[in-house]
Amino acid sequence: SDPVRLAQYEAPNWLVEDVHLTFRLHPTATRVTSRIRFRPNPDSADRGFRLDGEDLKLLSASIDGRAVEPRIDAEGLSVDAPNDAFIWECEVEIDPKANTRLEGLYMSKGMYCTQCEAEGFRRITFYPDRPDVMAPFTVRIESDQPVMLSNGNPTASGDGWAEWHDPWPKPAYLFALVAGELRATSTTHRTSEGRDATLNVWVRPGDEDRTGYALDALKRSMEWDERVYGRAYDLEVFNLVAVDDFNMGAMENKGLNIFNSKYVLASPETATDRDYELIEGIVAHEYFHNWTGNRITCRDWFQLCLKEGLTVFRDKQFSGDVRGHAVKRIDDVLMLRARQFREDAGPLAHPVRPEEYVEINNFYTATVYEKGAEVIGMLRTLAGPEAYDRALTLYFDRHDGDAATIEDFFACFQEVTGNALTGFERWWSQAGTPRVTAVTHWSGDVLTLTLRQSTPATPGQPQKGPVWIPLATGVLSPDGKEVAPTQVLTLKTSEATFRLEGGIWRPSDGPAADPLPASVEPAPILSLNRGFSAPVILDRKVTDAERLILLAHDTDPFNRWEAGRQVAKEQLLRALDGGALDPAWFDALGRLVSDDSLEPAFRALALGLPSEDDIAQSLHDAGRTPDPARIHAIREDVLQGLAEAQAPLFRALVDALVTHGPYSPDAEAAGRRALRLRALDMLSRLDGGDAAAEVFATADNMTESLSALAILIRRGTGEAESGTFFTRWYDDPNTLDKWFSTVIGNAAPDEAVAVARRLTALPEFDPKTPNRFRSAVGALSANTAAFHHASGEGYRFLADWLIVLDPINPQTAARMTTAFETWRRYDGDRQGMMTDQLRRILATGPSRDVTEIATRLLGD
Ligand code: HT7
Ligand code: ZN
Repeated sequence: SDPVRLAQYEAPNWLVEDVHLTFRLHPTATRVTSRIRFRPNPDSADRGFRLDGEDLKLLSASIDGRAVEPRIDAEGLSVDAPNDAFIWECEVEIDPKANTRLEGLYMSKGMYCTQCEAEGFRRITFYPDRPDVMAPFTVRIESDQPVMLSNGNPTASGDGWAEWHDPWPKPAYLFALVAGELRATSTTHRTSEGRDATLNVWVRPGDEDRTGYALDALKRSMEWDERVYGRAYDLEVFNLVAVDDFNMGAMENKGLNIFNSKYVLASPETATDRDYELIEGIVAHEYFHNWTGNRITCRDWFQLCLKEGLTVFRDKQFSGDVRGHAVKRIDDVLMLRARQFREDAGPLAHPVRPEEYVEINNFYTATVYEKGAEVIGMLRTLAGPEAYDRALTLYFDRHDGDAATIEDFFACFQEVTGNALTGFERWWSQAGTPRVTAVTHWSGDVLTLTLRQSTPATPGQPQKGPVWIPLATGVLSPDGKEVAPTQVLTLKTSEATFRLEGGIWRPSDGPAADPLPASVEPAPILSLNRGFSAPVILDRKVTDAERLILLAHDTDPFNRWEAGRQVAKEQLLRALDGGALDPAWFDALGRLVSDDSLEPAFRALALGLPSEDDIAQSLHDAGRTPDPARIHAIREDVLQGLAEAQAPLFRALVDALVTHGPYSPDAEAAGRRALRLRALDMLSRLDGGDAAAEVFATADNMTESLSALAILIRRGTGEAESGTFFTRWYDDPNTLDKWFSTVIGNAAPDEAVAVARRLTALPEFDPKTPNRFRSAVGALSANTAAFHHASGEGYRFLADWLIVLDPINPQTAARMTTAFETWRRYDGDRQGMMTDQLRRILATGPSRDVTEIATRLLGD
C-alpha cells in the first residue's frame, strides 16, 4: 500500500452535524443502521463524497430519503452528493463473531465489544473515519443481552433495548459499544464543578470481588485531574468495562473506557504489586484522556503524540505523586531505555511525530508514547512549572472541542514564554537518541564544562541537527558535599561551554575546555542530567571512584541510582573481557542496600543489574558484537559473586522484610516486598532455592508466589511448584497467563524453546487471545539468551507463531514482529537467521501491518 503522508493532509470535504446509529446485535449478522447529517466544510472547496468502510455488507443506502447506489471498493464507497447539507442513511451487516482482528465490533467470551482506535469504526459502518470529523452521537442498541452500554449518558431503555446520547462532539475512533452479561461495582463522584457522576466498573459475573482497586484508582484520578490540572469530568456516568480479548492495554472511549481485564481485575491472591501499579497508572491514563485526547483530539494520526505523549506525561505525574517521584522516575527510565532507546537505535526508529505510515496501528510505539512524554517533560523543565500550568490552561481554553496539532499545543507555550522556546521543535521531527559528551576542566577555582551533542543517522534521516537538551546539573565536592545545587544547563547548539563560578553556572564564550588535566586534584564531581531531565545518552569519562561517591552521596536520588547502574555496567563489561570485579563495588552496593534510611523500593532498584539486552546494546554501541550466551553466563557469574560477597545481608533482608498483617498494594509495602524478593533471588544462588520454595509454599499473595516460582525455575528446581501453580490457577485466564510467561521467560537458554513449544501445544494455549499469545510467545522473545540461541530455534519459534497469528490478528502479530528489531547488533550467523525468518514471514504474503514492520526491519 502507498504510505499516508503528513505533508499531504487535506481538510475533510464534509463535516458531520450529528450521527444516529441503531445496532441490532446478532453474533454473526449484526445490522447497523446509520443516519448522518453532513454539511459542507467551509475550509474545503472539494465536494467529492467518500466514506471509509471495510468488510461491510451494504444492504441499503439513501441520500435525503432517496435510494442511491454507491460505488464500493475495498476501502469504502463514493457517491455523488448534493452541493449542500444532506442526510445520509444506510444499513450494513457485520459478523462480530468472525472478527478475530479485535478491531471494530467483536465478541469476547459471549460479550459484544468494540475497539475503534485508530481505524476500527470503518469496520462497523461507512463513515468519514478520521479524527478531525467530530460529531455528537445518539445510539440505540437492540439485543437480548442484559447490559447494553455506549458513550455518553443513558437516555432511555426498555426490554431488549437501550439508548445513549453523547453530547460531546467526538471522532469515530472514540465510539464504543458493549453488551453482555455484566456486573457493576459502583460509586459516585461529585466533581469540583458540583456535578454528580456515577462511576461503574463492569466485569463478568464472578469477577466482582476484583474491581475495588480499579474503581478507587478511577476516583483518585478524577480528584487529581481536578486539583492539579483544573479539569473535571463532564458526563453523568463513567463506565469502565473489562474484557479478556483485547489488543492493547485499554481504550479511552468517551464515557465508556474499555480495558483489557488484565489491567482492571486485582486481588492479593491473583495480582502482583506490579499489576496493581499498572492498573492504577492505566486507569489514570485513560481517564486523563478525557481532556487530553477526547475534549481536545488530534487533527490527524501524525499528531498522535499530542494526546499520547501528553497523557503519558500526566499519568506519570499522577503516579509519582501517589508512589514517590524518585522510584517512579527510575522505573520509567529503565523502561524508556529498554524500549524506546532500543527502538531509536534500530531500523524502526522514527520521529515522535512520524512523517508517513502505511498502517497507523504500527505507530503506537514507545517513541510516540514514552519519548513523546519526555518531550512534554522537557517543555515543563524549560518553561518552568508555573508557565507550564499557564500554557496548559491556555491550551484547554483555546482548543476545547478542536482536533488540534502539535503546533497548536506548542504555540500556547510560545505565547506564555514570550517565544522563548523557538528551536525546541526538532524534538518531534527528528528520530534517534542524542548523544552528549561532557568534558570538564578544573582550574582550582573555576569549573568549566563543555558539552557536545550529536544524533546518529536513522532510516530516512541521514543528517541531524542539534536539539535543545536541558541538563539538570549539580556539583559535589570530592568528599560528597553538594557545592552547587541543581541548575538546568540547556545545550541548544552542537557545542557549548558553561563555567561554574561562585556556585552559579553561566554560559561561557571562552575557548572550549580541554580534558581535566590529571595534575589538578581533587576536582569537584559533576552530577549531570539529574532526574534524567533529558532523554539522551551521556558519554563521559568518569572514574569508578567518582561514581561510588555519587552512589553514596548524590542528593539527587535518580543520579544516585544511575551512578550505581553505570558502575554495574562497567563491571559487567569488564567481566565479559575476563577482568576481575572490583570488590569496592560489592561493598558499596552492600552499604546502600543495607541503609535503612533509604526507601526499600529504591534499594531494590539499586540491586538490579543491567539486563542482558542492555549489555548487548552497550557492546554494540562500543562497536563490538555481543554474544548472548556469554552475556547470560557472565551476568549469572556476577550475580553469584554478589550473592556470595553479601550473603549475610541477603539472608537478613529475606527474614526482616516479611510482611505482617493483611496484604496492601501501597508503594511502601510493595517496596519492601520488592527488596525482599531481590534478596531471595540472591539467596537462591546459595541455598539451591530452599528459601524460595518456602516462600512459594507459604505466600498469601501473588507477588511473592510468582517471584518465588520464577526464582525456582531459574534455578532449574521449580517443576513441582510450576505444577501446583498450574493446577491452582487453571481456570483463571489472567493468572494462567502469568504461568505461561514465568515458565517460558525464566527457562534456561538451552531449554526455553523446547519448553515454549511444549506449552504452546497445550489446549490452554489459544493464539486468538492476545494476552495468552503475548504471555507465551512474547515471553520467549523477551528471554534474551533463549531467543538468540545459536541454533536459531528461538527465531524460528517466533516466526512460526507469527505466521499463524497474522491472519487471525494482524495488529498483534505486527507488534510482536518488532522483537527482531535488534538483528543488526549480532554476528553474521544470527543476522542471517533473523533476516531469513523475516523473509520467510514476508513470503507468506502477510497483512499490511506485518508487511510494513518486516520490510522496515529488513531495511530493503
Ligand atoms: N488510545 C489507545 C490506543 C490504541 C488502542 C487501544 C486498544 C486496542 C487498540 C488500540 N489501538 C490504539 C490506548 C491509549 O493509549 O490509551
Ligand atoms: Zn493513551
